Amino acid sequence: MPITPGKFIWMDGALVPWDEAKVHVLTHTLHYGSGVFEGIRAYETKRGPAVFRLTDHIERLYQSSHIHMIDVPFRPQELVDAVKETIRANELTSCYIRPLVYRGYGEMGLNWLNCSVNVSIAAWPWGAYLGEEGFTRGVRMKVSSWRRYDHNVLPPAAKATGQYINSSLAKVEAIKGGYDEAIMLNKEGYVADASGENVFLVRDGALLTPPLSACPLAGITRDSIIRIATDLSIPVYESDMARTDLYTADEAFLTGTAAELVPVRSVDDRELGDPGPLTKKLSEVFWSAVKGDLERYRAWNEYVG
Ligand code: PPE
Repeated sequence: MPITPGKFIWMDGALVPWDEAKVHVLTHTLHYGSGVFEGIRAYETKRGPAVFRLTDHIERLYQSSHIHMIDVPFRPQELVDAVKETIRANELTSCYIRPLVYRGYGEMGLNWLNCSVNVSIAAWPWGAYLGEEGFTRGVRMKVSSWRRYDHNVLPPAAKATGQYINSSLAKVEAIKGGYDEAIMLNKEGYVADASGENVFLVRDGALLTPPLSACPLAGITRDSIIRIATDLSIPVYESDMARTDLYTADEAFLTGTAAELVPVRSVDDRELGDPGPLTKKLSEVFWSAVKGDLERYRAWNEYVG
């Protein structure tokens, strides 16, 4: 997914021209994956651009930092404001936003306690993460040969940069095999997560998704879909699922900030078919919510202007 360059990137409190937003090659996080980050989207609404659940994303960034013992040198509200400032400075209407807290230049070695901490925020327009066709036809999934880490290997409760090499192994394996995306099983062999999305299935009119104990990321889109489904009186169960539960599901879909809500067409070549009615309904409400069209979810739209 190519990046469309913008005008400015926010670095440690100031807007820096896009091409000058650089780090030293000995930056700690480049060597050890010791940073934490967020992926956020802003959508065009009738009242101008609105960042979807910005405060919740920044809160998760601080939780990730807390888990990895990083003292972020800014207050959460300062980063909330900085995200909005970055969007305004780049004159973006809808975009993807990537805040990164990283251990900077000056220390080497695994003890990061004395490392400096830097923060950057970039934003750029990002289209359909799993392809435009994914929304209408659904994506083809493959259960990965790579397992997802558990709570005592790399805490999935934190969104740390280094843990994504696990996701990349799975993603690249799936792409090389001719699929769109990978599903990762946990140590016990139950479904945990996709490489960059949460997994949902529909069975007998109910919605099922792996519990956080099964090691998915606690997705903010996942949380939004659970809330929307509950409001629509659709029963939701957080339940361990085997790969075969996906093969025999009535419907399945993925959720994530980058991917948004994408139907699953097949899993390991077992066809689920065209997007089903519940996937379509949830997707319809989700899109209206992010675009600020639903009074009920107005608190999720954090306006930039
Ligand atoms: N699981 C994983 C492993 C994951 O990376 C994401 C987000 C999710 C679930 C969904 O979480 P949420 O965005 O809060 O609903 N993945 C981010 C990174 C994607 C990337 O390529 O980078 C994202 O969607 O921004």
